[in-house]
Amino acid sequence: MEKIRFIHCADLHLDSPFRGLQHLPPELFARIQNSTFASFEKLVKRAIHEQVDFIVISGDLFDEEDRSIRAQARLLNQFNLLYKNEIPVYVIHGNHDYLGGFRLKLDMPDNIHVFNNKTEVKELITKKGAVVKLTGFSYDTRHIRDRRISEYPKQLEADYVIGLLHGSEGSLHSEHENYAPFSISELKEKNYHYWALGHIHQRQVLNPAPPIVYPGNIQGRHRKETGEKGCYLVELDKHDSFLTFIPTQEMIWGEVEVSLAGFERFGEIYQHIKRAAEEYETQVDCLLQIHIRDVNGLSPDVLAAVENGDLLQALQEDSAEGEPVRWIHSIKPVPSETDIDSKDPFIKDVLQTLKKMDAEEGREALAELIEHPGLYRFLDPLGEEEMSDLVQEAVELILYPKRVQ
Ligand SMILES: [Mn+2]
Repeated sequence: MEKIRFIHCADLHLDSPFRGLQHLPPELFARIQNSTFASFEKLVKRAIHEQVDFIVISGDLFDEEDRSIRAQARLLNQFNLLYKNEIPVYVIHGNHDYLGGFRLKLDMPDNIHVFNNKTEVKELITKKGAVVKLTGFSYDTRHIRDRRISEYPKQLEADYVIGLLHGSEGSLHSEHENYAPFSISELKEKNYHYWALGHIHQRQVLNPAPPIVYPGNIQGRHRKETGEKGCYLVELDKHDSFLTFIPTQEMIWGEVEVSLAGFERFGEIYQHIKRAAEEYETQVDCLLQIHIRDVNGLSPDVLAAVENGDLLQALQEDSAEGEPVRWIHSIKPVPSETDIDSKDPFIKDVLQTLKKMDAEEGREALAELIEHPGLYRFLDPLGEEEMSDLVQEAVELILYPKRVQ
């Protein structure tokens, strides 16, 4: 049986607006704004260089339901390039770019195969003669709460069967799951050779054999999407699978933690943080967030310089110059118990309550907002992690109200 080689990517979010970054130097802002496209162009170049048999894109090609014309046109350029190089592309749409959303009907070249909203099977015979069947569906609405996995056929006749699915791994009884939930064992039962997942932006291999894979997004879109981003080059043969991660990101979002214990003067702190940023290990230009610990010892005027943004500004003066660039986009104190203890009893009480809040209580507290008839369709339900981030941010805002983001 001939082996096959393909690229699996997902969550391109091509027209991500990168809101809130206008304070970056114009050159960096232009680069980050263009970064999702630049990453996809790198991916296509690599696919052509590797002469892969095909590409799989597991949803969220666009960020917004009314995809920008610019994003569509640039995607089409890349698809045409793949057409010229005889590389077929298999696409499902996800919750961000569901089929019902507004879009221009651009004529796609013949090598682009988009799955419709009913689970369907497409067949490909590679140049070397391997028969591949791909099965999946595209979102036709923003939320798909149903478990769609039962619609995926079993026992397909082919050398290789690949499942495409945009959704989240969730337990059978999860009430809050909005994105075509599935369990790993449900996927395994299908006896496919590879599961090309999308939706979760953090790269992860849920199962080694057969590989069940979230490749993550191809470029981090905000400070929480840290580290390298890219796609997988997948090789399957009769018995084995080989996955190679290919970084495609234009820029990396990074985090550096710095303790300020024992430091007092502004100049020392400045140097200390500058050095920590310079030591951040990276080959690629990056946008850094500095978390500062142990700030209790700082004098009020130094603390004020941290909170009003003076320290950040001073650090930014020359940080766009490096090679690679290590641009510090924010400095954030890490809340400590001593900081909480120093607050008056009411604030302390609020903070303690917040800290103990679990995701369920958080959702209850926000129910009025999340379920508001005019709003709910624009809001993604908050997962465990997002809820704890939100709580964390609330704690930080209460503790350090003047902090500059
Ligand atoms: Mn996504």
